[in-house]
Amino acid sequence: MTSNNPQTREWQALSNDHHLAPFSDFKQLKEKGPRIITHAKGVYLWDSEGNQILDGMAGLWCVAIGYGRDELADAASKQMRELPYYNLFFQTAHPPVLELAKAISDIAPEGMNHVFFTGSGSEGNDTMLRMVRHYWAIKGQPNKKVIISRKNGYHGSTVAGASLGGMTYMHEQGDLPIPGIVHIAQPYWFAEGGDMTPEEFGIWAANQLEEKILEVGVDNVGAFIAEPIQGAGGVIIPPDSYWPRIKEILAKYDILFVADEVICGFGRTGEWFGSDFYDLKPDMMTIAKGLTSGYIPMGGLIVRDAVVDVLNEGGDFNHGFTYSGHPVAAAVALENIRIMRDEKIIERVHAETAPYLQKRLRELNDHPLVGEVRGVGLLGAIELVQDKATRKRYEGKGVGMICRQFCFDNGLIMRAVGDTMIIAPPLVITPAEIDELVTKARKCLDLTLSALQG
Ligand code: PXG
Repeated sequence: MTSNNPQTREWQALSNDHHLAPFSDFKQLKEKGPRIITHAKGVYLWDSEGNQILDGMAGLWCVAIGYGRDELADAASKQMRELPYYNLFFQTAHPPVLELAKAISDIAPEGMNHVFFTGSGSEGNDTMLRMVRHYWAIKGQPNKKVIISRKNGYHGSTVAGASLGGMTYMHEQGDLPIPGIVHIAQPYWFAEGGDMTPEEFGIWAANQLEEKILEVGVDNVGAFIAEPIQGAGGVIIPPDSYWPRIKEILAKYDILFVADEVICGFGRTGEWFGSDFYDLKPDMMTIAKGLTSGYIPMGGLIVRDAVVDVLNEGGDFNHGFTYSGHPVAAAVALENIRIMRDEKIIERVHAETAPYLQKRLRELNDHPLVGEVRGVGLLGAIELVQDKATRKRYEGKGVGMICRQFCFDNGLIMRAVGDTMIIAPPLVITPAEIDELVTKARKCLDLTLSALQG
């Protein structure tokens, strides 16, 4: 523990003595002590040492409308006083969840007018898996159980979520994936495209879906799930050829398509959903994160009317959570969506800040460490390489981690996925704040390069 600040040291001691942090090496965290974030406003965080940090990750891809909006606190407080909790089991409901389901239907793609609420994105995907299998069973095709997913996709951390995800380091812990989930290649040209052009590689990667459907047998396949743009996998923007070819394959075979919109949903691409951006027409969409701007946990599954028509014939769906459609979360989500609409936040991303961020980020292409800059909307990735021409990485140096540490130390949160630096700032980031982000990113790239050479 390195801090000289007694208050920081006290909190770090509590962490050591009592807290088990997600996705962390417990022992290593004890040695170092966590950074303590105490408050936030707009796109900025402050830590217990008094440092101001530009949050280039919107928390964990979720704080769409920025930190510190009193309206959301007021909505939660009002709802807590009126009806802090009631469940949706046993044929009851409450106003906030019904109003929220309507508000989501209004912004969702055409023909998607029903929502099943959960407490998180992972639970949304667990719900999806059970609902897909239930759907096919009602249709008299109970063998259509297999879900096809993609390597290096992220769909959550529950047993089903981590199985659907294609993170091998998650599968290694606890015998995952569970049966009935299979994975195909991801459309990650920069890392896996070899000598193919991005367009050729996009077709190749999409064709893996058809090969897998034929291998498993279409009578056994229930659904294909994918993020429109892989987030946690490293902001992987598929080549332009990818989604059109996937759509052709989906049209050919009788399987459901699930868009995991947990990151892409609620404005991240400059459209309400990533499915709007790529015109995907999914049967189901998993949502969370931006739904409440992260102010309170909530997730869900938006379901196409034609699927609901079948589910309506199936009797009880024996699935649900204590906190499905929690009234306080629903009230916060409603207010979050109202702000996004009234303040035209997504329109501004689309017309102004996304083009500006993408232009400014691409200026980093001239940096000796940078092999590729890519992005869509307010998502960006910077690939760090040793050799730009061959896309060769610095092997075994942990360049991404070095860069991430420099970012932390210089007032910027930029995440590292291996040697890919990624950003997803709050949707309310201004052009001046984008300038600050890019200036700091360049400085940290310079520092990383010096560290590698030194
Ligand atoms: N789907 C996607 C596409 C996600 O990004 C989930 C589902 C699961 O949501 P919950 O609410 O159960 O966490 C996610 C979550 C990271 C990181 O390191 C990303 C997520 C979660 C934790 C870490 O980028 N995404």
